[in-house]
Amino acid sequence: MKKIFTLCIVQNKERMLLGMKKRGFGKGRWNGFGGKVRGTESIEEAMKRELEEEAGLVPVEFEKKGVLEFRFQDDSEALQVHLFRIENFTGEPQETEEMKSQWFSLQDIPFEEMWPDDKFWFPLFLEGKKFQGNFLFKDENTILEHVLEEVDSLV
Ligand code: 8OG
Repeated sequence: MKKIFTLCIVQNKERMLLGMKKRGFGKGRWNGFGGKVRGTESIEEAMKRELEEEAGLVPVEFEKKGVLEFRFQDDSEALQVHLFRIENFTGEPQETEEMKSQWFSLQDIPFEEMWPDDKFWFPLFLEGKKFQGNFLFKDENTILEHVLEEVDSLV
């Protein structure tokens, strides 16, 4: 069984918008904006809904850049995260109940306050590459194994 999630990274040439998660899974970490794909929704619909709910933004253009699978050692259910890059959007970033957003320069991404897998795949993301990966976690702070590869196209 897999749970499907989206994750949007809003980025231009100089900076990136990240949100500090104020509650739930990933609380206390900076991350892109996203969440679980619901019932009959498509992945893109969920991506747009979550970006608007969490940051108050509507994407003008988007591109899927990665598909990552996360598994926890003591949980048989994997999380599959579809990662999108958003360069243009309408709206102003807003603080919501779930996230407080902030712009970071691309040289100053706060990896120590992010999910530990982000250090691995962010370099590919910043180079504009597409990628796929699998991460096995012991707990929320510890990665036991991982595989990450650049790909030409994604499903
Ligand atoms: O609905 P909720 O906010 O709980 O969704 C979780 C969000 O966190 C979703 O956008 C997917 C994302 N996410 C994980 N695991 C990881 C991870 O290891 N790294 C990053 N960067 N994001 C993750 O669920």
